[in-house]
Amino acid sequence: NGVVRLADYVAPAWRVDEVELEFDLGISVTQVRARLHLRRSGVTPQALVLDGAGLQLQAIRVDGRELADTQYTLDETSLRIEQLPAVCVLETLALIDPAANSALSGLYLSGSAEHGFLLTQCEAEGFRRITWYPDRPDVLAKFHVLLRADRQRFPVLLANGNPAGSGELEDGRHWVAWVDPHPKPCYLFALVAGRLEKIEQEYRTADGRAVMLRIFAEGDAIARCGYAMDALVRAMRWDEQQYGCNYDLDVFHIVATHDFNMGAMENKGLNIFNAKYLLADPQHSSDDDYAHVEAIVAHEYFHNWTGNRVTCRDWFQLSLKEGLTVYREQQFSADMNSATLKRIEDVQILRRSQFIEDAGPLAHPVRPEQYSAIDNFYTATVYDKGAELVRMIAGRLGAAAWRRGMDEYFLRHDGEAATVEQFLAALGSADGSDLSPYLRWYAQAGTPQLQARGEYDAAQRCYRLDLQQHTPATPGQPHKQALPIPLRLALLGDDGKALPLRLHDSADAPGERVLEFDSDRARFEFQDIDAPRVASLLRGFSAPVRLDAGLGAADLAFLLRFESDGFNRWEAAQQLARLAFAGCLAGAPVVPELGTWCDTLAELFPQAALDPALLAELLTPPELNDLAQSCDPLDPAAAHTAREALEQALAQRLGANALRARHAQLLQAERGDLDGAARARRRLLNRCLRLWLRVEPIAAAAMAAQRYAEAPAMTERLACLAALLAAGAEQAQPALDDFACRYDADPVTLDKWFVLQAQAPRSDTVERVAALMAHPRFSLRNPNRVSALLQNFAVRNLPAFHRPDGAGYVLIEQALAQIDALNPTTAARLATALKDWARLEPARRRLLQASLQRLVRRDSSQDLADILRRTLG
Ligand code: DPP
Ligand code: ZN
Repeated sequence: NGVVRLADYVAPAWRVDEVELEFDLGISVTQVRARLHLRRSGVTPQALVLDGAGLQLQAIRVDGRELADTQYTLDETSLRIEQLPAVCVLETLALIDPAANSALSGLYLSGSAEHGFLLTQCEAEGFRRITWYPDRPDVLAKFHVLLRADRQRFPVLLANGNPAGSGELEDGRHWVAWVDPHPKPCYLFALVAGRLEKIEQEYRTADGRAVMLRIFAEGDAIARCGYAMDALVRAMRWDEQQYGCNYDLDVFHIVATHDFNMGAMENKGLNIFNAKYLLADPQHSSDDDYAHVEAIVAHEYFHNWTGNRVTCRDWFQLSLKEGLTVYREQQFSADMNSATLKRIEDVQILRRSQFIEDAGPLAHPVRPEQYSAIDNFYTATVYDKGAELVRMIAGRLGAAAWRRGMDEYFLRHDGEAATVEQFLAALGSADGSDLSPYLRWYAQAGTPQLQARGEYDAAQRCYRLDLQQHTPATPGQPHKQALPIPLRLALLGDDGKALPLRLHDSADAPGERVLEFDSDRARFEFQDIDAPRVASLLRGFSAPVRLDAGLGAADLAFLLRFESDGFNRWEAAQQLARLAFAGCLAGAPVVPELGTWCDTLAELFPQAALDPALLAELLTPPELNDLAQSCDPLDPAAAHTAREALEQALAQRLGANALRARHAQLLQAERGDLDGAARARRRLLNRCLRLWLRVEPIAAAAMAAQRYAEAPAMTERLACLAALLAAGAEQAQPALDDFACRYDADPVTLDKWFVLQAQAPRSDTVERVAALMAHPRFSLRNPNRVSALLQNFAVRNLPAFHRPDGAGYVLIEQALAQIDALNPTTAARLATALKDWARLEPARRRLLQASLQRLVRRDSSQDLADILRRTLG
């Protein structure tokens, strides 16, 4: 039933050398003429089978001759021709209806028929909705595109590559031609047509090419594209300097849309962005928004080499481009900002989405073995765990060999569709390393559990470290192999300094080492060690594992005070908070770990030398989704209460006076600047506000309401509104109403208003979300809106979504049925919010399971059916 398997891969029977596409564009009727210059791969005759969906055939010719009905077979998903010359030109003429395309895959309309514009999304399998084609990434062709449309309605006509002429036609129509000299798979095809404003800037590459950079957006939005342009220029420079990658066309275009299934798309020379990841200005965008824009502009740009110049042989290799590009994006963001903070954020994301995915019914390897709906594999595992694998490999090689390996990868595979094996072979060739053991990481799902126990033998002056690894079973993979785990570590002395480390038989090394641990268990012995206080393991999160180092509260508090590795310092605070959480959840009358956590943070709180952003993160316990992982079975209300107890205890320990004073001091320094130091201070300012609200609610809420009203920029306005809502303050509702008025006309900002209400920890949030679905600005057709209101409710508001009466489940169940009829990709993504049903306590489990079973009995899209089937197991 449509299951595709990696093991079944066969090279394409037919290649496309060149393709000529002609579009006569219209909102509800677009005509597509395609001329495919075909070449058979083998000597034996083979039928040509092209993919096609939702297309209306008008004409079909081979080498200029019309085919009779008997000479081809056309059905819902394919076009088949048996007898063809080994080299020939196939011409098809198709009609499509962009306005009716609510799935937002293929050619579709963004906005209204009157004012909106046309655009495409082809990854993974959207091109087949535009014309009949071998819709697979290992068929690379040179594209020539001719666009024709009414000049008034569609003044801007864009496609991939370089401009190749334009002119006037009869009846107020015009044409624009584009040629992309770089052969590409069809998933990288794009066109855009409509009334769009632009900004532009010249850029000269390191190898001397003059490039015109342009960003296009509708109307007012263009005024908010300057930061994206700035980020683009920095990303282009960085890629030249770090990887020797120069841009390779005369123009680079980015277009913003409000109607998009993904964050953004790296179409060759014509990136298309979800507006929420492109627009930024202080009035509408928070510091987090700026960081996202910078990262995603860079991500899509970096795909030009990792994804486009070297693409993927098949969709099983998706992480070859995504994991690698996320890693490059993370490196870039770390270089632009604070590397420690970036690492902390990356690990937070990994833990609260990928670890959860890896532990549930949708777990799959970074390189899956099979799929029935590829759209469902744009996952945290493929992206974020994939990036961790690349990070481990880069760390194993070291900076110089990593760069040589990447050079070799580009040299060997430029213009090709590659595999993970080829990637590892090219990287390893740089210094003769065999990286093939890392293939196990790509093939094996599940998060490895690493247990470490250290012991000091004073008589021998020897520190022994015993390691064990174990990966729990995942669906379809009952037995797991040991994986190569790089363990970066230091032994800290009583003063917190790293001791010199000598592994038996090795020369003296400085204070940090990376152990390669690749068996089920092993013992490492460090010689000539004097009085180690504690081992600091997995520094910088050197591998995506769950570490159990067996440390008690006292050792964690020591690390929190003294560890010089910023990541592990934060990690010590997290581990300590986890111990405190476990104690609170168990209902112990006194939780000593909670006291230790609070006391140690109270000691750090006044330290002026601490980076305020790091301090803000130290003061924040792991988020509820992450903590909930340790609850078996999960009672979301109890988990929420336990986490609240942590926050409350910390606020009380720090005290109203200290929090009020720190808040006031930071507020005085606040000028709304966008530099890193100002952003770091704001992070602490807003963390202080949250804690202060818990101990002096009336004064703090009054301050928050005032700051909300007078806020010079969005970071502050949003933080104050969120704080008022979280505290349940009476000023919350008036501020919410004000926010809705101010930003009514701006979709990206209004989404924040939906998000805040979806996340409000109230007993009537279900009813509020239901009411908001009837709000005139809400639409099930818009993926950003669905995500803002429904995804946030279901994924990031555990107590409200899991209300004991099951009302949250029924709300999502009913919405899913409606969304699926419009946009299967969006429905399937929302449905993943239901994946953890089996971990719930029995009453909720029964209710959620019943919702899932009702959904599975309905007729749904292949995307949604795939998620439901795997979720129910
Ligand atoms: N546009 C998505 C991304 O860049 C899929 N390629 O990750
Ligand atoms: Zn990507």
